[in-house]
Amino acid sequence: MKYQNPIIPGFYPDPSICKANGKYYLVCSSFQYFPGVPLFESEDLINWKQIGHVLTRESQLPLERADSNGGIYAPTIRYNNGRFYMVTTNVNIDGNFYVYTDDIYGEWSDPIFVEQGGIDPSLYFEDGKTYFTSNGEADDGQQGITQCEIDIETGKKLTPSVCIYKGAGGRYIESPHLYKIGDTYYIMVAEGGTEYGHMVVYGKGKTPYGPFENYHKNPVLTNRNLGGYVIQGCGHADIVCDDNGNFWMVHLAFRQIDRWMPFHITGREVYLVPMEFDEDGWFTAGVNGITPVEIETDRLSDEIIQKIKKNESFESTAIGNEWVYIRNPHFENYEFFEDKYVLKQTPVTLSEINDSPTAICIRQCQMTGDVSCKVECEDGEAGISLYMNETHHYDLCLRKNEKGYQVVKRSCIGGVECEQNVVDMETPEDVTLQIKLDYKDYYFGAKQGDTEYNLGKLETRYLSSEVACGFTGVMFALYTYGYNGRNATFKDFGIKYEI
Ligand code: 6LW
Repeated sequence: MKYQNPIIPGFYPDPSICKANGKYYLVCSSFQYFPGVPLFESEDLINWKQIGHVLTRESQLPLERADSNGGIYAPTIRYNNGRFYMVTTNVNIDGNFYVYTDDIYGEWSDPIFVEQGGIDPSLYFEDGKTYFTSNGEADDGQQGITQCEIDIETGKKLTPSVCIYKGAGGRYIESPHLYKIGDTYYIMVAEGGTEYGHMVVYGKGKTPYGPFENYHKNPVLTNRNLGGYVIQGCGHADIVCDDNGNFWMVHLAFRQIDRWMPFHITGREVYLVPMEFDEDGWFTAGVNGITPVEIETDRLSDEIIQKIKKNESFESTAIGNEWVYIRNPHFENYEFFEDKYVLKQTPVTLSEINDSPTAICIRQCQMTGDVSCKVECEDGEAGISLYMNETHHYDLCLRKNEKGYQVVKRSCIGGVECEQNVVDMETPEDVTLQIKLDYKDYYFGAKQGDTEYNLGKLETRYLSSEVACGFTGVMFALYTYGYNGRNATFKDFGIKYEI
């Protein structure tokens, strides 16, 4: 069969995977968004369905003042003795913690904190022992991949944190995972930073603490030498074995806008490549160590058809699943009906981090297509924002001011705000806001009755990760703002990707 990468498009970084009860489960980081840690399920490794989030309560996920460098970093998911564990870092409270559940469709426990620092924690279970591995500093001050054993009931450290691996020489060693395959232990990490030089490297050894001998052809996977190729930044990987004994690597990468435009707007996404072992236990990954868009494999059944999502609407999506809030939401400001979302205005704007603006966000997953929504608001403003972070967003809104009603296009780049193409409307009724996505540009428009308004375009790259920084991707945010606590109504929301 043939499949296309990414297998999960849009801002779903730092994938981690496990297998349980004949199905695969995958989690990603979520930074300043609530709920946190998107959770996916698959039966075939190719088609993934989001079944919810792991962190669904404020007690598990305080996000005060979290921005796109804050909140939840790389999670790891593991299954042991009938129980699922997810371990991650909330950098806002500077803590590594894990939660667990015995029902993957249910709630997860409150956090259990572990006193080992660094980021990208991972768990490995063997013979009643739990190994806790992260990047960061060992108890003796050494930097690298650090490991201790913990009591999985309490999170208490049972052994000192020691440095077990220093990688293959690249900068930003991160995302460690420890595996035992056959009699051999493998430590796999990412290096190069989560940018164009990103890569996956590993070593193998005879004990969980090493010493680990580096693979002599590291990096085992990278697209860093493919200048201009659409898929860049391959790294941060995890491994799973399928029912036929074949190993697969999921990893993050991103798609640049164009061959000559090294910018990406859809965040870091999830990719899948096959692995192969030689007789000495060394493995390779991808196609000659790279990740291409299309992969042909005889290891998956020809009956598997990859379904790529083209259309989204209120009916096809769910709150708390595809739709997420910015930081900890004020739930009393949201009312969701089958055919409309009613959002209550507050004075908190999208450009602030002190509080949670009234906004509900869904990821931009492809680079071409159309987004539209009918907006009703008699006061303040309400619209669709292309929201990268608090200092980089493009807003298209209907608003009331002293002159009456207007449709406005506003850009906020690096915190500098500018309004353009302000169109006066006679009434606030029946206004549909429209945004066309076309790789390097967003085109803005509005419609009232039979009259169409063209509000011009803005370049996508000013919302890209390369410009905005941070670890996230562009979201379509339905938002409202105002001083009088009025409601705004959103109807007929639709995304139509052209792919
Ligand atoms: C994450 C690190 C990384 O913790 O980026 O690409 C950081 N890898 O492993 C944030 O996603």
